[in-house]
Amino acid sequence: MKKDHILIIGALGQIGTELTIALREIHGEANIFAADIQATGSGPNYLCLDALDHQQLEKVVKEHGINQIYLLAAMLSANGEKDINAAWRLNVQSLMSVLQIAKEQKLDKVFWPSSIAIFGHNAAKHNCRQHARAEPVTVYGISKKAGEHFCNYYFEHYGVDVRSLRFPGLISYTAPPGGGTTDYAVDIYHQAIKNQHYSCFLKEDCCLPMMYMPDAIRAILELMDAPKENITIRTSYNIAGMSFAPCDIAAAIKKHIPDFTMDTQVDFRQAIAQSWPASIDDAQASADWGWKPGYDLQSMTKDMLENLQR
Ligand code: AKB
Repeated sequence: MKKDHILIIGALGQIGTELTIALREIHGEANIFAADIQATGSGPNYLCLDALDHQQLEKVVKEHGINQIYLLAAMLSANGEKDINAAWRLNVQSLMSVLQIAKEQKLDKVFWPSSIAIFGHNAAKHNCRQHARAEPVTVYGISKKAGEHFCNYYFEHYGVDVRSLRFPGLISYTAPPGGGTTDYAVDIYHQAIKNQHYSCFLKEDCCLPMMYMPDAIRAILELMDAPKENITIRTSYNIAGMSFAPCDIAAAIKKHIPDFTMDTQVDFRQAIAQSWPASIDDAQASADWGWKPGYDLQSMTKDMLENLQR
């Protein structure tokens, strides 16, 4: 049987760091090509690659016989607002490039993450459904929404097997997040251990959908493993993990670090957060490929603090 040769673009980022480890374990180190813009990275088969360099990407795919691409390079919501042209270029152009190569070189599968940022004020705040109105208020959200439609277009017109998940805020203890609105939910753990205090840039009752990274990695692997005929959504699947506000995560941390305190110094990210749903309905993902989250706020907090204190 032909071995999969997998290219991960954005391998040094928050998702990429852990996905690369998981894919190396499953497929063997020799078959995973981890790429990022930095000159040097970890592990074998590391490639320095600019996600916007179409020719270089084409060459890498041909040279290494790549048959699957995981495109993770992106500019997140908060950073994206600081340079909207760069955010649009990176988030959309890199996807267009990968989809074109997937079509021309007949790749077997592509994975690309979307986000809850595609939703805006006119979507339901609670249990926001798969097909809710998506009127994003950030360039990041707009780029993810456009990207979702391009995924669907390449599937419908050219049969490209591209699969996608609308991630909520992701929390992990390995690589830091890269400039999103939900970054506070990672930083709070680091500061709790270091200073027993955190100044939060969101209001303390601002509830958002979140997910622990082990669940996010498992969701990607399960989606990519699902039989093609089960995939009924070719834009991007809603998936839920847990939902909480800064006051909830502070209370969960306090159970382990009794002296922990939090205050708030709200900034521009509050307006972004307020435009997003507080919780997500992921019934379609459950029905199509059996999605079920494993972690809640309490189990994640225990695991985060244990790992960060190690
Ligand atoms: C962000 O905050 O921008 C991201 C996201 C929700 O996609 N974590």
